[in-house]
Amino acid sequence: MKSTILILFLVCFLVVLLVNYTSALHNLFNEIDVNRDGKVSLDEFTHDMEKNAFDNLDKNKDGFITPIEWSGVDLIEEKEKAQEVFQAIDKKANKRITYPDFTNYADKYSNIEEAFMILDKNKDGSLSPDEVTLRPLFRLFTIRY
Ligand SMILES: [Ca+2]
Ligand SMILES: [Ca+2]
Ligand SMILES: [Ca+2]
Repeated sequence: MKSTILILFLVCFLVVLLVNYTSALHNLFNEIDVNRDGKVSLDEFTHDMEKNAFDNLDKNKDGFITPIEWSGVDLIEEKEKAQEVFQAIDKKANKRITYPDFTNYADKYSNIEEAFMILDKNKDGSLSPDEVTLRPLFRLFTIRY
């Protein structure tokens, strides 16, 4: 008798876990699909990746990334070049990266397009809910001189 209750309890627990997991995925998709047409375009995907990376870096949420916030950065291919990349993004050289500065750089030197192509399993140029299983890792590349 006791074990039946235990099994029932476990089954309920698993169901709750599964529902939570699916709804988390669903939320992620809806968050990225800004125009709610049921698919994620490269533009929507790019915007989401950039916004997410910027928000994670801008720890105090004042709209700028400062060198101190940048010092904990782990999204650069070659970590030892983090300082160089900061200077390359900081176009006005005022030790502050704004969101437009950041997107200008990320549009050219990041793995966003590559990540999009990997997620787009059926290669139709947009992502369906089943293709968006996670938010991929965002990476910035170093400019080569
Ligand atoms: Ca869309
Ligand atoms: Ca900040
Ligand atoms: Ca697709």
